[in-house]
Amino acid sequence: MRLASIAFGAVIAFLPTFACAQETTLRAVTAFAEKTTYSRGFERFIERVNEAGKGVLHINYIGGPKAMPPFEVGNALKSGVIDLANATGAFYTNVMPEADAWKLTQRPMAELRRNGGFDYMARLYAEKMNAIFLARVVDNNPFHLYLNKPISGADLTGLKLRITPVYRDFFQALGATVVQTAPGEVYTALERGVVDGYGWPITGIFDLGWNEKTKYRVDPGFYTAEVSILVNKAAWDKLTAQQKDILSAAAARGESEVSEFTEENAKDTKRQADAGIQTIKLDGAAAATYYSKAYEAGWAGVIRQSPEHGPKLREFFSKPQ
Ligand code: 173
Repeated sequence: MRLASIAFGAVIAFLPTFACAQETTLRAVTAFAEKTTYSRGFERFIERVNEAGKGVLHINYIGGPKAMPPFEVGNALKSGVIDLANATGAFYTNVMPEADAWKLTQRPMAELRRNGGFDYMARLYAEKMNAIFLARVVDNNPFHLYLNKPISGADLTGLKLRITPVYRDFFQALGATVVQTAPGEVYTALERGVVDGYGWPITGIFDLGWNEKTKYRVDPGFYTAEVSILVNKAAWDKLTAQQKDILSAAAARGESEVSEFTEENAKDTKRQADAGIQTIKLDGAAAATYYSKAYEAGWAGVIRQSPEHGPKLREFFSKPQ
């Protein structure tokens, strides 16, 4: 009798240990400042996974650029220093130049997941980055050029602009001089007059106070911003089917929410006008030159960096003219 109850007690004592041993923790980093526009989709994803994953899977959100420089996130994910990343392709072209091509998609992710474009990229992520592409959480969100000096046409000669790889080929094709910085350095570069302007999407310029140092936004916008959730492949392969399902369900939900950007875009467009940022609206012919140059220079850049895969990606991602 006594022996039996001791044995029972031992089983009870071990139960919580078993439960803990089965909970996997994944370390996560975002390439954008915490709680700002381009981390928000990831933060929602983390909340959902941690809610659905109680006792099974937990994401430890280490944070943003204060924890790791944005341009190092890709390498950290590839090497397994972190398990999960929220980043845009332009931030890890050192690991995988093709990732910057997401900005050129003219078809929604749901279509790319059907037409082979997603699978093509997924293979490159596995091979070049040791990564699984879980979800694109930013789309339908055009980039713009923001300036402190006016322009009158599609000519950027004499302007020095802050860029990432997203804008490099395009702005240079229009004659600009470019300087690459992480988002965290934009405010100071504007304040000191080191740059005359910068590239950034239509949303988010208020997050880090750039509205205070911005006079003009150039229309039209071009491309569509991409921010996505990636998992280290070795970490993924170690997960149980249940754990993978939890991540996949939260990922699918996040990707379906990119339609919300249509409303966010309109809100920030108005907020910029209310903040006194003037719109430089290129007229018909100049707008057409500017817009077509964006795609022409963008694809030329992708193909130059990846002669093997660039042309194939262009077929999958572009809408026929
Ligand atoms: O301008 C940038 O830093 C950049 O490349 C980017 C990409 C996606 C979303 C926001 C910014």
